[in-house]
Amino acid sequence: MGFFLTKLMTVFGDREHKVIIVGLDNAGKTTILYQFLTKEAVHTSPTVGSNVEQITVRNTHFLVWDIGGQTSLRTSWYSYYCNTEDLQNAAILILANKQDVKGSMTAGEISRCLTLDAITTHNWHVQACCGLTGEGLTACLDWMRSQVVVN
Ligand SMILES: Nc1nc2c(ncn2[C@@H]2O[C@H](COP(=O)(O)OP(=O)(O)OP(=O)(O)O)[C@@H](O)[C@H]2O)c(=O)[nH]1
Ligand SMILES: [Mg+2]
Repeated sequence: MGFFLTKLMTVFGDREHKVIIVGLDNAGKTTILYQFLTKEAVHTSPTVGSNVEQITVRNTHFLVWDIGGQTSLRTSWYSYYCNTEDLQNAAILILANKQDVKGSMTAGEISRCLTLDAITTHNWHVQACCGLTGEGLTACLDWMRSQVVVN
């Protein structure tokens, strides 16, 4: 229940990495953005437009755009990644949020439902999480970092 995508792109050479969070309204995108930042569940309202915050994970900087998911806003999603080339090297993280809700799909179920195995051109990962408690979010940040840091 309530999954959304983040797409990672390098925007300023190796210095800052762009993250776009897209997904249906009420999925928990804004909750997770601020849980990343404050380690707390903040009160949210439906996002009109976007929120943008910088998040640093062990010296790796991400500029994170959280885009409103209401139906009327979806036609503007493209403007956050208007050039196809922007997405060429993007990695895809799918957050299976609201794992605390009874009946929510597991990460494995979401992966099968979206036939993610068919994606061979981009790195992708599904992470189960809970925006209210923060469970699973450290793993999200670690995976994001693993996609932009050369080990
Ligand atoms: N039970 C539960 N509720 C959550 C979770 N994450 C977020 N919520 C709640 O879901 C509601 C919507 O959260 P938002 O973060 O505003 O959702 P959004 O995806 O940003 O929505 P838009 O801005 O309209 O696109 C809020 O009431 C959150 O408290 C979760 O993991 N579990
Ligand atoms: Mg929001």
